[in-house]
Amino acid sequence: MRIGIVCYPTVGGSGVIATEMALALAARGHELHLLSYDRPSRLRGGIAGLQFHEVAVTAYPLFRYPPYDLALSTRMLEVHEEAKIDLFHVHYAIPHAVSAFLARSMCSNGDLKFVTTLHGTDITVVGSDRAYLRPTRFALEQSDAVTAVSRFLADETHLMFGVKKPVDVVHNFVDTERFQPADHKPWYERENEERIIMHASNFRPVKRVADIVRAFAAIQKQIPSRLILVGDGPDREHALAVATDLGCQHRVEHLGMHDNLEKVLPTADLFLSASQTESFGLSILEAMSCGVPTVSTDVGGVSEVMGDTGILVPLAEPEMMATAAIKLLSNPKQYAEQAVATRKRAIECFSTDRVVSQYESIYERVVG
Ligand code: GMT
Repeated sequence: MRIGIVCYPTVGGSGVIATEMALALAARGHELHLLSYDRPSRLRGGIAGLQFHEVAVTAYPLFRYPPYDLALSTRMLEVHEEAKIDLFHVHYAIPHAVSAFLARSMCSNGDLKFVTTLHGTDITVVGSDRAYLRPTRFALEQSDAVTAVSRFLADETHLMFGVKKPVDVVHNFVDTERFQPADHKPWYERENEERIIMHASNFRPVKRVADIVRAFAAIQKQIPSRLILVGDGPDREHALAVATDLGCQHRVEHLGMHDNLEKVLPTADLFLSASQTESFGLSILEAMSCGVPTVSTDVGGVSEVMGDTGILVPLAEPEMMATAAIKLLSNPKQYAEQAVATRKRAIECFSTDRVVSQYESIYERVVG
């Protein structure tokens, strides 16, 4: 098939999944066209059958907000005409689904098909904003198929948007060959006993990174450990200030943005996630694939991802997160079992092949 993929290029789960899908579909022999305002961070160069199309937005003094959605719909239409696209797959509904609908409306024969994948805040936070709700709901109804990355998100979509359309649940995936367990010894066999605790995110308020630091401050009082923070975003300074406030700043290391998470994650002994909501939690899955157990807040679709291979704690209870982490990092037997189980679950339930095949079936259904 000739497939157009639309996504955000920034570091974030939806852009990562869209890019990895484009790579996987190209490897399966499809012709791929990836559209975004910048080259996605995970897009490796020189892939046969994969072409990147930049969406340029011109700024005029009159425009306080340059209309990206219009520029995108024009680019989609152009690529559709030039490359004879069979279908577009837009990742993140706002504004991508609306741009797809506009592109279809401008298309001479109206024959432009699109699948919309919902990722998270396009529904749970931004979607409930009055300014976006109606056009997004309309564009979902107009999509040839709608998918959500978890059952939780599919249910939220029906609840909050009242869409009548069926929403297929297609979980996210991970390249389990690239995200591999480390070949170093686990903490309970190491001479240097320091445990590495890790968190990776875009440091937006929804991630509650300060709670990670609060939990760590309690952990390091009982277990020799270090907190590695990967990624960057608006809450970075606040999180580091909390570390200073709690007197554990010398044990907290901020790595910043990292393009090769598969090199960093395996060095962790434990992954922490304190999100307020998380429709899926891609970084948790990537940690699982590396055999790194997770303690996470019990929110959104996280339980669908972890099953019983990690530990869930209530939201905004960093003390409970610390207690769970200390227990796990003091019990070699339980830790070893969870490390094996978590990797096994990633391979069995969330492999690239399994999930990309599900999307291919949806494409076939749409294209007929
Ligand atoms: O919705 C967002 O917060 C942005 C989005 C992204 O682009 O990173 O994250 C969402 O999509 C990811 C990929 O499907 C999921 O792993 C994240 O859980 C989800 N974020 C939230 O639900 C907060």
